[in-house]
Amino acid sequence: MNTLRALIFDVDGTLADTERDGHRPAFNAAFAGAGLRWHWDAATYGELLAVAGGKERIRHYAARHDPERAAAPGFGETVAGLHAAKTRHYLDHVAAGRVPLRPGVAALLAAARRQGLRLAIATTTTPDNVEALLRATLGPDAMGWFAAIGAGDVVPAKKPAPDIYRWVLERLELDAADCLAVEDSELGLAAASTAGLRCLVTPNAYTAGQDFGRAWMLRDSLAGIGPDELARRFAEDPAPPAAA
Ligand code: XBP
Ligand code: MG
Repeated sequence: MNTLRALIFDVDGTLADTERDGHRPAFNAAFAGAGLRWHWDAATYGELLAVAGGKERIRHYAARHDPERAAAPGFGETVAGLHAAKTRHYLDHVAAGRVPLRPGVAALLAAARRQGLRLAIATTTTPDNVEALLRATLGPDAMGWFAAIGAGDVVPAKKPAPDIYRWVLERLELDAADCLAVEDSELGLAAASTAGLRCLVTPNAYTAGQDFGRAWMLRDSLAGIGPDELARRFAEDPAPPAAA
């Protein structure tokens, strides 16, 4: 029988709705600051979310919409500069308290801590973004609540590759069968499932309508979900999911 020992959270779209009004305007501010005539409206950005990772998303867009620039020498440095500027804009936005947690997130984290469940993060986003969000929403000590924080480029292959979940599981020294991933998107669900994890999915406006057929549990939000319910369902469901 598997015992639930840890919750591993995605960040963007799961802990908070960061994308449309957080990351997206930060990208646009970076583009404008560099004198580029690129602008990602909310619908365009929804399509671009199919590419995980900010630097990867910029490269993907440039290759299609500004191919000459993308092929020019030094474009790798341009991407790095744009992404660094984007991160500064995003950090200012988060530190100003403009990104709230999604419903139920703070309560689930608090209850899990009280009951001795371990917490971890597995995200594609830049590590500084994770720290800023945790500090702004949960307080200055919140980083210490997490036994492992896997973020950004610690693994080269981003979601839907399972690598970031495998990286976190190694640091937790736990089996996938004893942990639950919490995600908001099909890309994240694929990453968790391929790593052999059960996955609770809470979609948002950008991800609603994606294919969540592999989800272990699907809920509109984390509101009302507690560790007791999760642990009970875990115990009732001894078969680990098939790793793809
Ligand atoms: C999140 C992402 C990230 C953010 C941008 O995916 O794709 O790329 O949009 O972050 P997930 P950076 O929720 O699956 O982790 O610009 O810092 O890469
Ligand atoms: Mg996400």
